Amino acid sequence: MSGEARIRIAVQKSGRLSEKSLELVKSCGIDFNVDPRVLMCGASNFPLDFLFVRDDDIPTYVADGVADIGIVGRNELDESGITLPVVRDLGFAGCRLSIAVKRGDDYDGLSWLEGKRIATSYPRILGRVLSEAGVTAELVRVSGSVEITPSIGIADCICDIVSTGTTLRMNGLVEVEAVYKSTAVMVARPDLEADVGLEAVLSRLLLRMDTVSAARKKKYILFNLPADKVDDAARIVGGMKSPTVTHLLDEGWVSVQSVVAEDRFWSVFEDLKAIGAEGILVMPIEKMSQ
Ligand code: PRT
Ligand code: ZN
Repeated sequence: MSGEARIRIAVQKSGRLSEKSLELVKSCGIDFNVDPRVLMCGASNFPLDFLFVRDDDIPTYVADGVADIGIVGRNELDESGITLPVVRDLGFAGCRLSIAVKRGDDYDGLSWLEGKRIATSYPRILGRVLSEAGVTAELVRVSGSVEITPSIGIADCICDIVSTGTTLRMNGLVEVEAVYKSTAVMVARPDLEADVGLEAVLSRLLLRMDTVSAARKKKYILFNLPADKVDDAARIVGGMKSPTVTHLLDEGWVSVQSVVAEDRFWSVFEDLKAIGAEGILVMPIEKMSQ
C-alpha cells in the first residue's frame, strides 16, 4: 500500500539473538523471507522492514534513526552508553556478567578486586559496578577470548558473559560473582512517538507480541469431574474468569474447561486428580487476549 508507514527493525544478522528475534516476528503472523546475502528485507503482510546488522551497532542505529526499533541484549545497550526507551523485555538470550577468577584464588567479595587487573569487554558496566562498591581496579579492555587472558598473564581475573559456565570451566576459571543480568530487549528510537503513523504500527506489533507471549504462559485444560466437586475445582484452577462447566450425559458428572498458568500447571493437575478429575486434556494456546 503506498503511503503506509513502514517500521524498520534492526536485528542481529548472525549470532545468538538472530534466530529468536526472527521467530518472535514470525510468531506474530508476519511473513518474510530472509536472504543471507542482503542487509534488508521487507515483510509481505505487515508494514515492517528488517535491517540485519551486528548487535554492537543496534543501539547506535536506533538512536540515529537508521532503524526505528531494534532487538539487542540489555548488556550491549548498557555498554554502549546510549539511552533508549526499552519497549519490551523479551526474556530470551538470558545471561549474566560475572567475575571469574583462577581456580584456587581466595576471592571473598568485590573488595578482593582492589588493585587487580580485570579483563573485560564490558568496561562501562563493570566500571559502574566497581565504583558503586568503592573498588579501584585496572580494567583491561579486550574484545574477545576474555577467558584466556589470566592464563597468558594479561589479567588477574575476568568479567565476562556467562550462560552455562562451560567456557569458564574449560579455561580453569571459577565464576565467583554475578554482577549484572541481561536478556534481549526491544528498544525504540526516542522520537518515535512524534511520528503518529509509525507509533500506530509499533502499537500493532506490540499488541501481537503481547498476545502471543500471554498465550505461551498459559495452558488450556479440559477435564471431567464429579458434579459435586465443581466448587473445589474452580478454587484449584482459578483461571481467566470462572471455568466453563458443561453437563455430561452421565448424570453426576460435568466437563470443565479453563486456562491455567504454565508455572502452576503441575500443582493444579495434582490437586485436580486428588478431587477425582478424570480424562484431563491439556492443550497449548496459540493466541490469547485478556
Ligand atoms: O557478530 P555480532 O557482533 O553481531 O555478535 P556477538 O558475537 O557480539 O554476540 P553474540 O551473538 O555472541 O551474542 C549476542 C548476545 O547474546 C549478547 O550480547 C548477550 O546479550 C547474549 N548472550 C547470551 C550471550 C551468551 N548468552 C553467551 N553465552 N553472549 C555471549 N555469550 C558468550 C560469552 O561471551 C562467553 O564467551 O558465550 C560464552 C560463555 O557461554 P557459556 O555457556 O559457556 O557460559
Ligand atoms: Zn557483537
